[in-house]
Amino acid sequence: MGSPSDNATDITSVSRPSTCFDRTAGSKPCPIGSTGACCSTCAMGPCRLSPQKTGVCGATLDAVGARNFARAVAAGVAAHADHGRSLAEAILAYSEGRLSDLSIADQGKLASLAGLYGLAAADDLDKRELAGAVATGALADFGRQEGQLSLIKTAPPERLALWESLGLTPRGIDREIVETLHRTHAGTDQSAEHLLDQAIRTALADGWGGSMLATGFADIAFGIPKAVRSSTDLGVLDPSSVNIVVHGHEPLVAEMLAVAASDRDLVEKAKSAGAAGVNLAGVCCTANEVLMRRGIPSIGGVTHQEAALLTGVVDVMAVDVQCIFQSLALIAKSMGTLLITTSSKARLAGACHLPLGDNPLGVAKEIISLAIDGFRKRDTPDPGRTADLVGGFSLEQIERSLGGRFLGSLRPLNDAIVAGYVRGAAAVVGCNNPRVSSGEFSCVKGLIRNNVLVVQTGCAAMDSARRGYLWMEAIESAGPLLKEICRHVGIPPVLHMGSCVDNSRILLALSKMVAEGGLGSDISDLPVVGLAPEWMSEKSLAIGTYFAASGVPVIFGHRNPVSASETLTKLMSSGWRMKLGGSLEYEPDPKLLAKKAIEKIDERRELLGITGFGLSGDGRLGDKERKRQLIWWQKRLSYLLS
Ligand code: NFS
Repeated sequence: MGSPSDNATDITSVSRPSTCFDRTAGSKPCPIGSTGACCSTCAMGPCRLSPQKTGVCGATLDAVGARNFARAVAAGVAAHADHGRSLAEAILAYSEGRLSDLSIADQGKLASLAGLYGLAAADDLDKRELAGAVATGALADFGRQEGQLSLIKTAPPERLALWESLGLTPRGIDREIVETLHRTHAGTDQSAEHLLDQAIRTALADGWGGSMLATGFADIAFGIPKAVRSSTDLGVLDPSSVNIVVHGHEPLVAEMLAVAASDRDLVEKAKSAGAAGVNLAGVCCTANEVLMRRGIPSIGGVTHQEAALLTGVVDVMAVDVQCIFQSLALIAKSMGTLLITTSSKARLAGACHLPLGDNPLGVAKEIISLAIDGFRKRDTPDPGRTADLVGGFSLEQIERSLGGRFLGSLRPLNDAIVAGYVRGAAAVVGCNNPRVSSGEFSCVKGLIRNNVLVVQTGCAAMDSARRGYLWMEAIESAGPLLKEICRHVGIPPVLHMGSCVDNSRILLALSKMVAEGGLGSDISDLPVVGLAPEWMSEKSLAIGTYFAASGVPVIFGHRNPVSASETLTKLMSSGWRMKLGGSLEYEPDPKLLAKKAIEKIDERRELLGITGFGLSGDGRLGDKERKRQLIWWQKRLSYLLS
């Protein structure tokens, strides 16, 4: 336990009703739909396209592939946007006195968001009024018809000018989603490149809009994450305690449950039922939200939700929105576990519905009370192992870790990259996918071994965590140069930055790296790369698209959703590289992902003219000059940390 290993709990071997792994083994992806060659937008079809064959309406493979891709991106953006909207509405309700269970946990974050809405000078507003004004501004960004999103100005000036010149600057978040749905209606936009441009504009409204708002409001209401110790895997479920598992995405339910779990009356009730206490754990991105802020353990990513129930020690699973398998209802029934839906947007046949409404803490207490009732009836098998991890690496925490409490900044990172002690940075993000075996893990391993600093979010982070790669011992698996840096700073070489909406933290980090200087004048100059080795959801496609459009080379694993069209595949790779600096490419072989990512980083290092310093071809320490440089770096860090 604690050190990096390949021995995370094998959830495919748990005895039980069917899981996503069984269903994966028993089915193959549709060979037409999976390549982007199926058009189902009207009832003259569905049509099967090929380079030689159009649809009944005459639509070509390129137009249909682009249409399918743009629709998927819009659905992903809608999911993140609605998450952000829910939090904005919750903050507004708080400011109007309708939601007394919330508070302002971080006034600094409120002030910085207020600045972006032109409210910085509004000193006469108290924090409740200011929060309401910011929420109102944010809600206006969803419905904005013209102009640009307020948060887009956090991107580097050069990038903003490029988007403007290409007509890609997003207007309102909802407007871009609606326009994508309109343009992809049968017989509307039928130019592949024009459709992809709209997919880009919509995706940008996610990264620099909906997701960024979701992160910002969650930080305001629940606090900016700080480095925190926690654990993961099925063993975080305590057989002797009342176990409540939270699953989904929006942090409100999980935060309220975290507060309710320490309610003295409920803890007493649990003890009088024979339990050691009340234990809260999570799966998927809502788990990442409370892990980052409170150190509450995560069982794992999206492929762990069924296994969690199958341990037999979960008393209640409370879900809200997104990435929730319908199979949970059947498994919960077979295990005698109560499954509770809490969002007005998502119901599950077979689950009990308890809407949060304006009384989320009261509902959270009710959920815990129901879990205690469940505990009285169950056996207590041992669910398995755990792995230690450290999470909480918000951008603010990374700056503090690198630069110290008073001089927090990314400057030391830029310096380390220029000096060649950190080769570059990679974001390894996205889903877990039962069709991919160890995609994320082997990629992360290869990257840190080659001195690339890795940041992670979402289920991808949980994959590393289960294998010990979010723990300090992972330093030993890093290349010699990165190892030295991590030892001196006191961080693991793989940093957990949060949930999927927290990819917006990575965007802001990229902007700050540009502003620090020394690595070019735009994100497209930085030696960075984005990877989603096990992507599966439409949200992943939105994320990949906004990173590419922001100037990052992005590589997705396992399959290319537009592989039937050579034109589209080229447009997104070389076409976007020429137009946007970033690109979206696909590499099905997990073993090649790290290699390709390092090639992308090295290409940019070369363009920046920072190849011949610090790093040799094999990345090993050796000659005097490199040792001298390392000593310089150590001194600099000791100074910054003193
Ligand atoms: Ni994001 Fe994938 Fe879902 Fe979170 Fe996990 S599946 S795209 S990581 S939980 S959203």
